[in-house]
Amino acid sequence: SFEYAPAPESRDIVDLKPSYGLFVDGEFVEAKNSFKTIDPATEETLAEVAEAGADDVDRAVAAARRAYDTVWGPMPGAERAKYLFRIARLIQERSRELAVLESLDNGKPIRESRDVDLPLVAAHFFYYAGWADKLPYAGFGPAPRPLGVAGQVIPWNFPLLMLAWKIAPALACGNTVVLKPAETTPLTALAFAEICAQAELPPGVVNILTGAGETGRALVEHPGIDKVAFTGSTEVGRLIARSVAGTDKRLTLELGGKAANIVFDDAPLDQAVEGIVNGIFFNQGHVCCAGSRLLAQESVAEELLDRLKARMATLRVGDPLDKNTDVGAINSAAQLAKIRELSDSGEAEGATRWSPPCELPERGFWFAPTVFTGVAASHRIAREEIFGPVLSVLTFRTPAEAVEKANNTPYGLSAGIWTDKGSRILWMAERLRAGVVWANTFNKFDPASPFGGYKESGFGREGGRHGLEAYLR
Ligand code: TXE
Repeated sequence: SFEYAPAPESRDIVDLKPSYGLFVDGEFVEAKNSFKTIDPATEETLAEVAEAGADDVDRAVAAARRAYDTVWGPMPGAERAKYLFRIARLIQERSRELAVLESLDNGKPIRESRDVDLPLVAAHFFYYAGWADKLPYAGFGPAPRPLGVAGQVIPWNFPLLMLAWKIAPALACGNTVVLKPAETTPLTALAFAEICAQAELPPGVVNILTGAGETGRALVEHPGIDKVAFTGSTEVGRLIARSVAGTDKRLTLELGGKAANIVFDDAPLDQAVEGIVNGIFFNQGHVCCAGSRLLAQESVAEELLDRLKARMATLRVGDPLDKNTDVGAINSAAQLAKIRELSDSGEAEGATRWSPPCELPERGFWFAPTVFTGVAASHRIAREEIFGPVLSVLTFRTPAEAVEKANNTPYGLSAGIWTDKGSRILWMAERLRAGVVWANTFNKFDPASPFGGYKESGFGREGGRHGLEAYLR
């Protein structure tokens, strides 16, 4: 809406290879099949990536077992810590390049991958490196043991950060891992494999298998793994829970969300508007804990919406590598189709749609920041996870009504409260059925803070001391 000079980050700092293999037993190896990963902002092919089949899963699990039995399991925690610190430092050293690679493969703005994702990725490795030699003091008894081999499947919204959430605590506790990144964002996981080699991590401790859902299924169903960790859709989470039931595998699931961001009339409104914008437009709304439902107290709803729309009009949508970009590309054609379908249902069911005027690039996958008013609790846009830059606004009168509406969802990952009253924050937080409740802030993360869901958002906690529990016996 106003003139600015584009400031593109250089694509040249990324050394893209035409094709990538699987990372098994410390080496890159070929697979029978492959698939393309594309830049969602341009639809150009970035690279050809190996697709792991069932025999590759066998090999990777066997390598992880061998590494667990012979080196990583028996290794003193203080030694494991040294490797994790080394990995953390290498991530910091290569963070500019990794941020560009993440933005290319995922479509997220470089400002986010550079200032949010990458610093948090390094922080997770530093944080869990610190735990590796202190496990007997973590409150799980004097001799906690690792579980063995972990099979980990992650999504595309925070490719490297989800990898860090999964791999750092697993390794700190003495487990070895086979990880499958999402098929639309495999590149930073493969760069991480290079970092493991650079850090001279013993072969087989970390194995990266690229591929789609079939590869993920072969991994989680493999009898040679002791633990399954999954972040992704509730549908696939259910399939995995069924396949793990009746085995002795441990399971943690981090699934979808439909968080309420609740604004009272005594809230600092400009701060709340920033929190709403960050809550739903950060990472194009591809965030499991996104504040996708705004609950506004009736007495302030009109004023809040006016300010929100004015702020939305300043958001810059476009080239993810432009340092001025606020909202990047939608990760895939399939995700764009889902966002469109749900948004159309909002209009069809009678809600009012608004977006600021913005020119979307011709090629690539784009969706303008959107807000729906006149939303009823029964509308699909109030109930289903859209996973895009689409906000549904509902109103309430009393704190009790806010709690009831916020909890009126099958999910329970996060919630936000904006108010000047400390006592109200505590009253609300006790009643909101959500794994994390933010007060006068939103989407705030720290490796020391546990994260996870209630209800259909899954179970188990990642992050913090709690995150160790998922990888210890
Ligand atoms: O998820 P999938 P998709 C939600 C969000 C999104 C929707 C669909 O609402 O619109 O899910 O996204 C692997 N066994 N979330 O289709 O399929 C897959 O290859 C084992 C919320 O991308 O669940 C990928 O690596 N693995 C979420 C990972 O699972 C399987 C983040 C996630 O993909 C598998 C992502 C199978 N049978 C989507 N099928 C969050 N909680 O943050 C697929 N996979």
